[in-house]
Order: sequence, then structure tokens, then C-alpha cells
Amino acid sequence: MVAVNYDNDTITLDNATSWTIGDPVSYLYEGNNPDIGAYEYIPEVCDDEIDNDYDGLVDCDDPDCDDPPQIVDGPDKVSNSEELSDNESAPTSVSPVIWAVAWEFEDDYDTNDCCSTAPTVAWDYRTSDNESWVHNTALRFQSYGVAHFDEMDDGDYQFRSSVTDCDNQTTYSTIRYITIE
Ligand SMILES: [Ca+2]
Ligand SMILES: [Ca+2]
Ligand SMILES: [Ca+2]
Ligand SMILES: [Ca+2]
Repeated sequence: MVAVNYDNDTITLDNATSWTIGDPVSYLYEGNNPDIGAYEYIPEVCDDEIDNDYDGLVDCDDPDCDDPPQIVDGPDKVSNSEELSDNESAPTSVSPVIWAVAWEFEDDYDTNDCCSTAPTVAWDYRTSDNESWVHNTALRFQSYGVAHFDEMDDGDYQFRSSVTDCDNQTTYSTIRYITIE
């Protein structure tokens, strides 16, 4: 082996060779200590009851089988149900609301077999003179979370939304500033 390209995951040999699973691979090294050497990377298969990538975690216990949720849009302030229903895939049953914030998320809960429950959505707020967040459950409409502020006092707030998947992996949005008046 004369070169390793870590960007492309390729190795260069000085002559043609054949290689079968389990054969050792050695690599001439420079310096005081050998490199880690070559190893065969096998991705985890999530439903075969085998620890395919040798990290000690099998199938759904392996985080490779369950990515954290992503917030793909928002959170954005919406003032009534019409704004939401202008978007074809958005929730339509949020009225009556005066002030609400909505965000769209993605999660792999419906594409892997490790989880049969949908993520939960939540929102936190705080005022500028208070460091601790007040936590609230949000409403979920398919892949949207919606926070209602019906009972909040007028004022300026910091707001963040979150999505938690079946494995308790929580993704927070960036902090937004909202004014309720
Ligand atoms: Ca497996
Ligand atoms: Ca594994
Ligand atoms: Ca793994
Ligand atoms: Ca997930």
C-alpha cells in the first residue's frame, strides 16, 4: 500500500492484489509509531440482531439507527390559521389562535423500524431578566409543531422550540424573540 486518501476513502497499491474478508492489511509507516492500520467499515444494519459495526450496540440500541430530529423550517410567528393553510402541507386546524409560532421538523421515526411513536414537540420561553426557561408542551400536526400563546401576558420574550424523538434525542431551534401585544 503506497497511499491512503481519507477524503475519498480509497487506498493505492503498488500492484494488483486480491483480498478476502478477514485478511490482514499492513501499511509501511513513518515516524515513531505505526498508524491504526486498515480496518473494514461495515455500517450498522438495524434489523438483523447483529452488531455489524462492532461498537457493542446492536440494531436499535445503536445510535446509527436513529438520528436526532431536525428543525427544517421556523420557528416563525403566525397570526392566524390562514397563514398556515396557505402552505399545502401545513396544519389546517390551528384556529382559533391570536398568536402562535410554528416550526417544521423531520425525523427518521417513520423510516426506521426502531420506533413506532412520533416525536413530541415543545416550546420554552423566558423574559430577558430571567435565566431559566419555562417549558410548555406544543401541539403537533404531522411534521409541524405549533405553540399557542393564548394565556401569555403582553411583553417581549425569548422563545425556542424543540422536537424530541422516541429515543429522547432533543433538537432545539435557535432562540427567537417574540413580542406579544
Ligand atoms: Ca445490526
Ligand atoms: Ca453497532
Ligand atoms: Ca454504531
Ligand atoms: Ca430519530
